[in-house]
Amino acid sequence: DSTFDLPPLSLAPEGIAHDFKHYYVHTFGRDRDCLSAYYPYRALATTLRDRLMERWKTTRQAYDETGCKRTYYLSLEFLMGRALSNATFNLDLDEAVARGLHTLGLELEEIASTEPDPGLGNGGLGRLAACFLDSCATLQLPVRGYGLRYEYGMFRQTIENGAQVEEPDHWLREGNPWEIERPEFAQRIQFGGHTETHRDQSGRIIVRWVDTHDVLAVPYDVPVPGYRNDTVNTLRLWKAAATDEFDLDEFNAGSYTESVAQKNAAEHITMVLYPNDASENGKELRLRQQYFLASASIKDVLRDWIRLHGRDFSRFADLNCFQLNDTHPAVSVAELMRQLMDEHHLEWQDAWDITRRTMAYTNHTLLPEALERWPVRLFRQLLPRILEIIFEINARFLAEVALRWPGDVDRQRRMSLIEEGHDPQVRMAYLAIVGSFSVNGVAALHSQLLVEGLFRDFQELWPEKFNNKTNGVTPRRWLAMCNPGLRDLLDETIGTGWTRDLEQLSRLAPHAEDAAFRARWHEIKQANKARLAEQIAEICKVEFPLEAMFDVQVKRIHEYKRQLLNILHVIHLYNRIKRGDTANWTPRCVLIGGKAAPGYFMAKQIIKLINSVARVVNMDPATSGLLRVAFVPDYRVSLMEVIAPGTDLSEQISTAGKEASGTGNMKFMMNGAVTIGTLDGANIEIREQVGEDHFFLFGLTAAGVESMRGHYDPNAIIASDPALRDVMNLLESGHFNQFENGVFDSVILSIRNPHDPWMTAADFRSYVEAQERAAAAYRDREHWLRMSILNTAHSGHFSSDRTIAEYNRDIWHLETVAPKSAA
Ligand code: DL6
Repeated sequence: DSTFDLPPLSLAPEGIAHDFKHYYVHTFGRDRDCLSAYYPYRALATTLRDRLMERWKTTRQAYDETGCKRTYYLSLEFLMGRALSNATFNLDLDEAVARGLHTLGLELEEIASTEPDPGLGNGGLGRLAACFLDSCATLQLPVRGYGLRYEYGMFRQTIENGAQVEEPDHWLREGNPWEIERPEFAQRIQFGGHTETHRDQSGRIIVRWVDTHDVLAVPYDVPVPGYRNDTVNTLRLWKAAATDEFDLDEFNAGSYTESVAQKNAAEHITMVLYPNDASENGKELRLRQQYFLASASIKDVLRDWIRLHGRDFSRFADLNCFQLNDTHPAVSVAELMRQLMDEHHLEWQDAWDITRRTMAYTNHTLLPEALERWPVRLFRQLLPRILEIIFEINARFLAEVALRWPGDVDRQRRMSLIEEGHDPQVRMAYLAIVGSFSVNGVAALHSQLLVEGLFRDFQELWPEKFNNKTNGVTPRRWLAMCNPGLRDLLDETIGTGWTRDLEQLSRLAPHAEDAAFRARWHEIKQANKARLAEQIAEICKVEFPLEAMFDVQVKRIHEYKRQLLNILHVIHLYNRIKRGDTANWTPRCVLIGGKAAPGYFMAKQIIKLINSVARVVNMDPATSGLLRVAFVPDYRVSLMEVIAPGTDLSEQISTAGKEASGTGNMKFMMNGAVTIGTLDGANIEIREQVGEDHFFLFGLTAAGVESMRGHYDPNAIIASDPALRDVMNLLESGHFNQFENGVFDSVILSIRNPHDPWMTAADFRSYVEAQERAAAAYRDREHWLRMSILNTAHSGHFSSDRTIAEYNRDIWHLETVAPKSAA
């Protein structure tokens, strides 16, 4: 039916300028005297969204018409970053938009920089989900993201007196031009109540979950454009809303205030993102969020299935796959069972076959505190029907374990989905493993440690389930868009194919030997450093001289990531300067950024220490031209887009065995930074790709860390290393906290603690030596440029296109589907 067909929209500068004016003047009612930067942004976003809209429709139609298999990426976090520049770039409209705006006296970059950064994620896990969506759309795979539309994203971080202060981020205050509300697809989500069993006429037992407090899930769709290919996929974000009768009942009973209060309670579910990259165990609202996402998304998928295939679910598992992004959506296993059985009347065995053939689980951490467990009592109160199903899954699963290892009661206890104790807990990772056909880690070492440790029993039972998918990042945002200078040089040198096929970057390698090419590389890096230095000067009031090595660590603040080791090295450099030990000195600018979870005391202390050291170092005239230190507040996606291109040395210094993968490490490498790092996460693969001569390695291995436990003696290490002793002396003398006696005592104690899990002192000597090698290498400019070029040249493996191609090859088995061209 062509009733609502329209001719394709113009992609020419005039057409874009025309539509922009239309929205600016007619829709938003502004004129040339409008001073707010918001309306030009709004008008341009709407102009571009229209161009996505037509491709979005043809993509949906193509998926429906081909009846293709689909994957749903379920994630509590999607850290998408700004949408306007991404849409412009992926639609290949940079030039047309810039020219169109020029005719109106406006600048694209200026308008794009006013877009608020949607912070619907904590860090690596949420940003990975965003890179994956970009790659799925670029590879034309029918993948839909499902997440939550938090009213308040990641908090805004400011620094006061050196310490982190959190401010709420009401990113939706001025509306979001990229989302389309779809109230017609709202779903009803149940909480609380109790269950009742009945028999139907055929004698079959029917379970009803009744007397529940229901909440509406209203979807908001966000377009996910592929790279110059007419595909636009969907990210569907759920907002919680009160059901109408909620209000009415109370209202009729005469209690208007109570009814409004209840409405608020329902809407609380998607009010705020939990700002913790490890987990929030035990928080009822968090479990509500998880179930809300799982239930709404699965209902949505089943509704769509019935629309296209009717009520026959026999082919459901052939045509659908759910990828669980960590254990956060793991309750989906039981929820899919519940919907299939209680709402669509399947028998247990049929429902279980479908569940186990459609669910796949990605693990993102080995840290015990991040492994989710929920109290059984909380489940009983909030999700009684789900708890019954989990118990039943567990009973059947333990029977399977008993059959395989008769009499091994200890193993049954270890593998049970329920951890016994005075307050029994549901082990969400185990629920995810038992309910899934695929379980993967996110880097080779991480996947190996999972099956050797945490999931060993399960790997013995089901070895075929376990696999590795090393993370990647999208080369569109993280190279082509954020580093236009380098993009142009790459296009000119190796052609433009690399944006879709990043392995082509390897063709750069021979150019590392070309002095003229190196000179151009240098020029681009210096320009990027100038752009970064300008921002740091403005934000931090610290001057970064461009000839210095820009040494950067940006990521969440966590003890295992060891920002503390970094700052101990800074203190060591400062001490050397004060001692006059500055022969052959490499000037250095150390930049650190990242947020600490609001309740994470040690992480906050580390931020305070970094800022205190920075103040002392930067104030001291002796350090002038030699050392600068800055902590950049409110680290986020849009800042990384400036930081990665301007970095020389990338700090990836976690305690080996603790960082599952890391993805910042890949962004830096793509942009020509050289890594100083431990053998941890994807660092290992980065080093393999670029070669050991172009990576500054230090520190214990994961096995070394484990074997040192029990006889780690940091105080002996400190006593025997004069440099570390001096650093500790400065710290312990209160040199960095002159007016705040004792504020760093807990940090000092942690370094001296024989049970310090992060073994900061153990790696200090080796870290300092690696830093000396890096500094010496940087002094030899031509040598450094070669290394920088080779890092970019060998970063092809870390494209999320490669990662997604592997997910598809091994787990999803989707066909690519190309929509009808819109043009
Ligand atoms: O897989 C994405 C990302 C990894 O690159 C990081 O190494 C890992 O820490 C992060 N994991 C999480 C989960 N919780 N914790 N901690 O954010 O995933």
